[in-house]
Amino acid sequence: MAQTYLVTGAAGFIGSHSVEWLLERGCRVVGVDNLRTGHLENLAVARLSPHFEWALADAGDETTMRALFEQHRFAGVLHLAALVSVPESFRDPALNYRLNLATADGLARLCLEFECKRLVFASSAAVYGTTAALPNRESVTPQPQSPYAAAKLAAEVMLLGYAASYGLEAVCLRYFNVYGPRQDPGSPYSGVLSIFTDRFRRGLPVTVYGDGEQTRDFVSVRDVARANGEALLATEIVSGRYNVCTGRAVSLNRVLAIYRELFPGAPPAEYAAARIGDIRHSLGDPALLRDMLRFDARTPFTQGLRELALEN
Ligand code: UD2
Repeated sequence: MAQTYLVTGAAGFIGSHSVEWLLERGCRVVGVDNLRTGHLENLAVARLSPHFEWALADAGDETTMRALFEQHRFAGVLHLAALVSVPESFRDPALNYRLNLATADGLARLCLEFECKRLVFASSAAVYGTTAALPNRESVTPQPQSPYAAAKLAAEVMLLGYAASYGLEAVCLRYFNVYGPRQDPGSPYSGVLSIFTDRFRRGLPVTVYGDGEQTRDFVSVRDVARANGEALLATEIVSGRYNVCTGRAVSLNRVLAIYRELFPGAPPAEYAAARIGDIRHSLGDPALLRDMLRFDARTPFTQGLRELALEN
């Protein structure tokens, strides 16, 4: 019989794509989400599958999670549930601690108790902070610059400590700038491509903070979902921290040029002062994950952006 996997944060942007990837592979999936920032509509496709079970719950609610572990004997856990907003982590560090660190620790201990061997954890390129040398490699000392990044890094350390102590297989995936369908454009601090897409589609001008020459390593959510799934299913993995990135830097001005071709009548972008604390360049080295999983983020950026911009 197909094995069953737990996905926390299943109704989120990355979660819902990851659930679909696993279902397409013939896995059974139990998806948990408290719908704090996730949306049930994101699971519309998944919920049509007889292999998907939906649970409205907080991944940090030990009683509920214990009951799910008892019932299903998971083959692996993909832990994506999180407080996803960096500014919110500044406003409420206690909540950030609970959602981004304590929940990961609680799930890891349930894995140990119920002999679920593998836990894949959603970490972030934010852990690198202001490290100077680019591209970011996993071997550098991280320098978190926010409560969010600090909690993600602390969770990595906890999980890898359990890996060393008890043999848990812990894969910490450091996502770079993930983009694609279902990313919520609702706040000024949402991912820039979700905001730009929303505004171009509505014929509204976008705001570029700074000169537009800042660069990011934009990775398609479809590639991220595949990285998550492969990290969960691969027979041989090595516990550790791995970048999920393309290794290619794209400037916001380049992004604008692509949008301009897609939306020729759009109003010109407005340039405003750079955001305080903004990072100028962010770029990851994809070599380590390639070596372990033979994983490559293969969606060409122009194609990924076109699909996002023109989807229904
Ligand atoms: C932040 C977070 C990251 C993640 C990401 C959302 C840190 C260290 N990292 O990274 O964890 O949450 O956001 O994808 O805080 N920009 C504009 N106009 C807009 C919006 C953004 O010019 O309307 C600029 C922004 O100033 C920045 C770049 O676009 O230079 C990328 O912004 P972002 O918020 O998408 O991502 P980033 O890398 O700052």
